[in-house]
Amino acid sequence: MTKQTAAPLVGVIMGSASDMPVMEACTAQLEEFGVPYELVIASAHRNPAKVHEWASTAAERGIRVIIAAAGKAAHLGGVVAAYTPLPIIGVPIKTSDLGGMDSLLSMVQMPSGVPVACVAINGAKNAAIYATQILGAGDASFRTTVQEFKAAMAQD
Ligand code: RP5
Repeated sequence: MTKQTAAPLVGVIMGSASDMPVMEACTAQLEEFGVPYELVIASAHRNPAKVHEWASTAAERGIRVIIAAAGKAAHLGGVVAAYTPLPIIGVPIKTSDLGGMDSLLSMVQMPSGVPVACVAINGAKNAAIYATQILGAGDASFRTTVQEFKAAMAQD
């Protein structure tokens, strides 16, 4: 499955369609912020060629930040990081066997030299916010978007 909006700036990749219910919080937040994104389902172990192709061409397609979601031995973020200079935000998916600790440790314990930033288990919404913050570092309109989001939160 591949979903694409015009001129995507964020690439969202996940290891399985079963990750989508969690990742809907990510895509919903990106849509609320007006951040164009593309979405692809590709597993690092079931479809490594697709992951390679997608990750190694992401920067030249105009993607500026990647969100990678996976569960269990969640090596997807690390594999994507191997193929692109773009920053990667990992979303460790909660699992039935180990509660997502397997996914979390697989992502957060990347060896030195190949970083994957990592949000909380099932932290899909935060991944979208953080991706927008990264875009905002070089784009005042996304910076304003995040400032307004924070201001609205402070009113709750
Ligand atoms: C990972 O294995 C996926 O990211 C998913 O979280 C987990 C289970 O995948 P399925 O068995 O649902 O395909 O590759």
